[in-house]
Amino acid sequence: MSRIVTLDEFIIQRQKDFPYASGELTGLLRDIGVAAKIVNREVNKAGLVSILGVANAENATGDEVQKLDLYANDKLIDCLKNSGECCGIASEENEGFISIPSIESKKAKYVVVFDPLDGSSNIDVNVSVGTIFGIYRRKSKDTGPCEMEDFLQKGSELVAGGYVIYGTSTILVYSTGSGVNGFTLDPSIGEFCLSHRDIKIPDRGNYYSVNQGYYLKFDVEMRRYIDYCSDLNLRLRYIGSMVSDVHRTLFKGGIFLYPNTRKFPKGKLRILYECNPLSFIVEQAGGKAVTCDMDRILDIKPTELHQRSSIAIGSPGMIDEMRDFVQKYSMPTPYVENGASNGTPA
Ligand code: AHM
Ligand code: MG
Repeated sequence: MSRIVTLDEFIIQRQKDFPYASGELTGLLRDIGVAAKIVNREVNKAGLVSILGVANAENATGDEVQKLDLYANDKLIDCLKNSGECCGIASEENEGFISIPSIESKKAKYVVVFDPLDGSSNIDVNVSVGTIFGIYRRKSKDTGPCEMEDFLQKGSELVAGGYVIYGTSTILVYSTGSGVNGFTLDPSIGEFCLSHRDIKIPDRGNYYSVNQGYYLKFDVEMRRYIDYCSDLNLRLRYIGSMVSDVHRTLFKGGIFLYPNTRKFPKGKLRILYECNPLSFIVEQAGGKAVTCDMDRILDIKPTELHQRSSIAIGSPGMIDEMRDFVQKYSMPTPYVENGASNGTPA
């Protein structure tokens, strides 16, 4: 039987591959692993201790109950604040970024972005949810607090990205830009153990994943592509928790779509917290991630923390095929006399 490799051992092993690594990134990844174990413990007993409800509600014993996504947010922030390895955090649950004072005057050079509990509207019915995270090197000078420019970076500048799914088993998947590896939590020893080495996404898959209930609200090219997937007899799978839908897509192949709709004209999912880290992972595994206009997600330069985008992510062969539909059916940009376009389909 092969020897078990824990997440901590693996991270340290990888650090040795970089002779000039200072150990800060290693420390950050380990801290995220610890926070994930704490969140996992609470997610697993959520049904027992009534922490599913709305924030500020009271439980049976009169204690204030915290919603699970806010609990996860607080735990991640606590772990990262205490680590001393990052100078700032931006979370889907917080309007602005949080600057972290240095510990023992250590000049931390990373910032972390995360969605603490993606898909949390599913949690009270026992459906898988997850934490998504990304790590960037700060751009601002390390002599002062972090700044907005440290967070508004393209996904292609991610130093590391990953996610944790609290599902039938708890699995952490991450990449530092040289392949993707997955670790399953062994509850008997409380350790994430290497279970999926060098993950590669299949070129095609038998699944497509989209909220088909919004079909009539999608642009014509996306409707035609979805019709095509259906004509091919692909199986429709939609959990409604992006991290879980993308996880299945990564392992089984397929395509996950969240196009722009009338309600979300720029798409619903957040670039910083959801699209970028998952696109980084999928690209590292050999897949592709683009907007519904076929722009690479990782090339978008965000201008605000909570910016949203449409997304198509998954098997490279299927994204390429979607491109044909976008090229064939997209509304042409209307010609305007002075050469400028008003961006509204004619
Ligand atoms: P949230 O950040 O408000 O939880 O929304 C993100 C989630 C994704 O996990 C999921 O893919 C999507 O929203 C589901 O949206 P919809 O219910 O519109 O299909
Ligand atoms: Mg989310």
